[in-house]
Amino acid sequence: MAENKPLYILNGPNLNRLGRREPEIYGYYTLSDVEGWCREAAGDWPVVFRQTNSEERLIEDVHEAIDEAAGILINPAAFTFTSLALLDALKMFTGPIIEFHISNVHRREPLYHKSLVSTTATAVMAGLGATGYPHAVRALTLLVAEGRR
Ligand code: DHK
Repeated sequence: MAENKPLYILNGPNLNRLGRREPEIYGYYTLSDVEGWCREAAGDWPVVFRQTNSEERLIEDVHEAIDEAAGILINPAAFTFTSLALLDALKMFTGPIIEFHISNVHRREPLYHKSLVSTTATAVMAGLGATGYPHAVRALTLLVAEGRR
């Protein structure tokens, strides 16, 4: 079987502090826990797993994914609601994109209700908590297999 192109799992600002950041919202699991669950859920699929607090770096990671990835799972965190540059980068990706949020952003303050990323994402998952990431990974592999965008 030909080697699968990798799944890019990209995380935005402040998620490096997962487990210590507003645990009443984001829980006590760490991003390292999340990475392990994602790699396990991906099975034979190679995974690129990154986190950055820099909008520029996140966009560079999306550009890399445009050329290298089978699918993108992205938690853009606060850039979800603010970054037209990130939206423009994601629009260039021809594979499936799952937008993921640990919390149910629609149940939070209104400033978290209008996602720019959702206007190009194939699917959106929000509110499952950090343990939702592996579900999103499995969903992404199915979207890739189905040739969805
Ligand atoms: C994470 C963040 O950092 C927030 O800025 C988003 C998202 C919600 C999450 O639930 O994973 O609004």
